[in-house]
Amino acid sequence: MSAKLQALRADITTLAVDAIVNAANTTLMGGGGVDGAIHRKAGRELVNECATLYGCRPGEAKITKGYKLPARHVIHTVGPVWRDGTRGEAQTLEFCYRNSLQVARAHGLRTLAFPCISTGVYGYPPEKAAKVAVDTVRAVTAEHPDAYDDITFCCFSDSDLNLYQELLAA
Ligand code: AR6
Repeated sequence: MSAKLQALRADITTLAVDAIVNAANTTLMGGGGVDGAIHRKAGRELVNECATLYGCRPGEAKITKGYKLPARHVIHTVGPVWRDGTRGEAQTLEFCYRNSLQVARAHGLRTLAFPCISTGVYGYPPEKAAKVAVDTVRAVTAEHPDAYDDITFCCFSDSDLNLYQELLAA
């Protein structure tokens, strides 16, 4: 049976899922936004493991343990910095979702939560990003109907939650 997709307004660091996805930067050594929140809650051991990964390119995804987080793992991905929409931003964002889902599948992780990748510091318009997120997760879960149980779009604002709820209802 295909995965259940849902949107939730929550702090992603509180979710007890198999893996939360981190909107990281190419160093994987922590930062602000959701990345900062994940590193603060997970503790120093997370940055120590990240240091062994030698960074991450935009669109790639790499996995670590969750340490002090309720989530068992963190899948770190790096979204595109939004310029004007003509620099491959949508394709890079699609790769973030595809590669994160692929890493989860390779590790048998069935419940996942995504933040709204690139829509904070990296400036991607939230409405466009939500469409890429929902379209890509729908496509991958249809391609692999037995691989996932629950996929949560973890929104940090009511406006993002509204965007996802509209897309998921369509
Ligand atoms: N739980 C869920 N979502 C959150 C949380 C949280 N605790 N905190 C923030 N968000 P951003 P980006 C939302 O800026 O745009 C970092 O410094 C936030 O409201 O975290 O991909 C990295 O190191 C927004 O909707 O990530 C990179 O340098 C979404 O998470 C850079 O920022 C993404 O915002 C990455 O920028």
